[in-house]
Amino acid sequence: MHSHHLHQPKLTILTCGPNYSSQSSSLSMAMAQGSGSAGQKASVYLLAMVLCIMLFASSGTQAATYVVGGPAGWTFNTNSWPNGKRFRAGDVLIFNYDPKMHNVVLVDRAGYSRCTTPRGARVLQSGKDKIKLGKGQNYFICSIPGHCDSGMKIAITAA
Ligand SMILES: [Cu+2]
Repeated sequence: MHSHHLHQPKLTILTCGPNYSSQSSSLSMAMAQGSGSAGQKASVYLLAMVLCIMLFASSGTQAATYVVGGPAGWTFNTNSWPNGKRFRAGDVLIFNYDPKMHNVVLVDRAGYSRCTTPRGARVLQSGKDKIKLGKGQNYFICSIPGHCDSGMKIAITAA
């Protein structure tokens, strides 16, 4: 068991991603123990490669990008837009709107439900704002008077 320094190069060959180093090292341990014929080693290596590829494919968790409100953009009655969508931390929201009419304010739960802006809240007003979702609850409103009350607000839960 303590001769794995011999097999160190295989570890780097088998590492197919930062998340899979534990699987990779256990695979190389299996290889270390099965010191049979060259053919056996090759098939174990092939199996390891296939497993790596399968793990990589099933992990398909690339960050998604969403245009808030769809083609209509960030406007009134956008509060139902998140319904039925599955968001993940790291996904990016794009808020498209006329900066002369609207803004985007990052608020908390109370700010969302009462349409109030917490002290020190981040206000975005470029008209093309990109925001990366954090894990858990994310709340956004437009703080122009009356707009949030007209549904210019969204609450998003990111897994
Ligand atoms: Cu507005």
